[in-house]
Amino acid sequence: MTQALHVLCVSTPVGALGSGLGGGVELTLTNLGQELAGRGHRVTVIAPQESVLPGLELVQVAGRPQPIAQNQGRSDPISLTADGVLPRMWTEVRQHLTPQTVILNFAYDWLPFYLTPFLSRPVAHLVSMGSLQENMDRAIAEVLAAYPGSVAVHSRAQAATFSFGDQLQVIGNGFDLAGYQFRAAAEPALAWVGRIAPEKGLEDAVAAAQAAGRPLRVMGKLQDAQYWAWVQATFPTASVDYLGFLPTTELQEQLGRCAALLQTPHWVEAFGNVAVEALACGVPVIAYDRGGPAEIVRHGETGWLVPPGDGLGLVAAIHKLSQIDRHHCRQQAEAEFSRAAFGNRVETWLRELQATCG
Ligand code: HBI
Repeated sequence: MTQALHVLCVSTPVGALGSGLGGGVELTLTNLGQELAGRGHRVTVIAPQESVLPGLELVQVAGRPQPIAQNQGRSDPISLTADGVLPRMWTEVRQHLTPQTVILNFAYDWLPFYLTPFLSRPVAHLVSMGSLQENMDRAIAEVLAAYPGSVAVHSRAQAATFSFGDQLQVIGNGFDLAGYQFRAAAEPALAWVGRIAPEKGLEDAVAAAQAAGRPLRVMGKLQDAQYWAWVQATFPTASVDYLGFLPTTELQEQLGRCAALLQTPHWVEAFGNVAVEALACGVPVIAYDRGGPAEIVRHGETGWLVPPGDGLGLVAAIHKLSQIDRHHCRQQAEAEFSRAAFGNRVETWLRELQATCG
């Protein structure tokens, strides 16, 4: 095998790994770290204190969490505090550089992009959301101009939200499918999984499940309590069970028993990890035809794609679930979203960066 890499992963500053505040980034970083380490690379992860990351070299950094980007205005100024965990994580980066190091940034923040030309080792940026802010778009564009090929996203739809989308690497995502058990039989209940926050559109799933006469099982980090209270008050008679923010072993156990996953985001979901997690359990996905999920679901074969906001379309899709063979769902996850396939794409990307910039 050619020279092993030292991959220095710098996590999202919005919360500790394992807290759920980092959303899909937490799962992606954990899966990727374990896959690269499994291939013989050295993996070091710098993350906020109280992070949990089994089996990988973890450097925990204290500091105030960074405000989440999706709550900021498009033309807001950059927000940084001197006691912030973001600047402190990037100060820590300098202590871990070796001649084999490639830095892999998971933060959706201005600072890592600004610092890129100041660092003595290549920085690969994995952008976790679509275009949200002018300052971020500008910072990404400047890095791309100086270091072509150094910025990746998860889906074509996510890339298309940026004016420079054609310059972005599209690398999909990857999952440890051994951790998800296929279930052929299902209960009538539907599932909704994700951070409970306005951009995720939970209310649409509650309305559709109620209209279809099915219970809805909700799983995920309760990020916005006010929004959750509003959803409950708006649908007082809906049959909704909130099962909490579950670790993958319990999530796949609950998800696998459901008749389908409803994915109803109100924004361009960059990828939509939970769609692949559902498919891995044999669970069909009913999703808005937008963003990452629209590139994951095979319409009519592993689920149904519905025009965004089309509540009646969601209900109609629920009534057509019997046409989907759950074995096809698992087969698609194995064919397209294995951790090994993702590891290949990322390793190739990092080696190209090391060769051109290292
Ligand atoms: N906001 N400022 C900021 N930085 C991040 O890294 C970030 C975020 N919001 C959400 C987020 N990361 C992750 O939940 C993504 O997976 C969406």
